[in-house]
Amino acid sequence: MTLYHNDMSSCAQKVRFVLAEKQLQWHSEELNLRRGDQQRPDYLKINPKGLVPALDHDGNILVESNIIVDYLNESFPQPALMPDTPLERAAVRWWMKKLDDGLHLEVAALSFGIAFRLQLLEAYDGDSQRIDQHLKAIPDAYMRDVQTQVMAEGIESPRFIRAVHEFDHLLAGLDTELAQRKWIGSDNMSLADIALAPYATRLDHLHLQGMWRDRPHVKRWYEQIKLTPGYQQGLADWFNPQYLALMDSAGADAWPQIMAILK
Ligand SMILES: N[C@@H](CCC(=O)N[C@@H](CS)C(=O)NCC(=O)O)C(=O)O
Repeated sequence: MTLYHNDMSSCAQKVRFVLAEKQLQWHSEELNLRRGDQQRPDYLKINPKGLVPALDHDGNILVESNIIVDYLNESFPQPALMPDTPLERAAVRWWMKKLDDGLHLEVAALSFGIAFRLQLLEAYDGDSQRIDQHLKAIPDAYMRDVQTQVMAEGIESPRFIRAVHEFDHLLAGLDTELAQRKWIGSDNMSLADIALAPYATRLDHLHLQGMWRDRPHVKRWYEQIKLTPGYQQGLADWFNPQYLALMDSAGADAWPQIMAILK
């Protein structure tokens, strides 16, 4: 099994978490997203959208992280990462669907607005023409729009402001959910927890923990998922110190503006 991924990509983190929980062996093909590896013709043959992750299992290519983790869970049933009852499984899928319905793009807006745009500026020596070329070459129209919109204005961009509100809304819903259950949608850890953990992690890395300061159930859930072996091996072991330093300092600078947006 080969995983095409990136150390800090939230969708790749989700897949590595599942691979670790299932104790599966896999081969790593890591892409540098700021250098544009995902736009290379050989990778576009694997995922024409130019996005990671992609999984090659016995020559079968799978893309879309929610589909990949579902496939892994069905192919390798132990430990089970979906609940036993149809109603709980529906709840798990409902939470996971939020990411594909737009929340993933909101995290892209937050991450690019605060930090990743600085990496792109550095990767292309601030050359706006080359940055423009990079952005225009993003095959996925939704991802292209988000990055283009926040690239210019950063945290002042309306697209960024919307993302802050969308995440605030998600955290409010999660806090209510987790006041009733130990995990999201069921009493055991499932794909919903694994799918959402990278997003809490991203907010944490972007110095935005204040967004759940008054949300004790989210805080408790985040602390508990960090203790799992899957989180350790799938996320923490891959954390890139350079990303962490940039996200933390740029996030600290952005925090007063985010508080103002939330008021
Ligand atoms: N819906 C896709 C989203 C994948 C995605 O957006 N991946 C990001 C990294 S988290 C990416 O590859 N970005 C490439 C880029 O920034 O050009 C999934 O769940 O797999």
